[in-house]
Amino acid sequence: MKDKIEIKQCDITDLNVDVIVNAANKSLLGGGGVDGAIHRAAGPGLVEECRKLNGCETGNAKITGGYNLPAGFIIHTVGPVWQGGKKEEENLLSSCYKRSLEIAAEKQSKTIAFPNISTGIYGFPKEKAAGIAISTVTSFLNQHPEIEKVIFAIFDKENYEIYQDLLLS
Ligand code: AR6
Repeated sequence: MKDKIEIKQCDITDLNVDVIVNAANKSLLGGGGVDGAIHRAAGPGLVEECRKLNGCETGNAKITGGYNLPAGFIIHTVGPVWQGGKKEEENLLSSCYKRSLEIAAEKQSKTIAFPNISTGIYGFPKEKAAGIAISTVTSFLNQHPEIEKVIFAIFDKENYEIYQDLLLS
């Protein structure tokens, strides 16, 4: 399955894939980090559509159009805020990847790009988050051969090195 997983050091808003995933907050109305970058690049139509979604629970995901992005759709998922690890953060992070992939598969998407959900402003430990991301994506790909490619769109050097180590090991 590892041939279907790619790591790319890039800005996720530049990717020409079927779906990009956004690391959003429960309001789904925009914010900083990758969320801010996606809203800026997509344009004002995105927040208008997001207003109609009534927010989203942590660990779940909702889909919108891609507007001015090269990607066809955006799946907005809400990662957990790291609170020390005793508040179901690991299960909730895994659920973000799984729900996003389920929604992408329902839309017949073949290529999906993820940012490193929760590892910025939300403070999830990067190594632990990478392990959860890779194992959740790998087990989904095993059950869904129709998905052709999952890209981890990585912004910072530290995450890039962690993913390289984990995927090459
Ligand atoms: N492309 C790819 N990855 C990016 C980009 C980009 N353009 N910009 C940042 N990253 P964060 P979170 C990486 O903070 O921790 C927002 O305000 C970044 O290096 O964006 O889930 C939301 O509205 C990091 O590895 O998301 C929420 O309130 C990763 O994206 C809150 O932040 C995630 O960092 C969510 O926090």
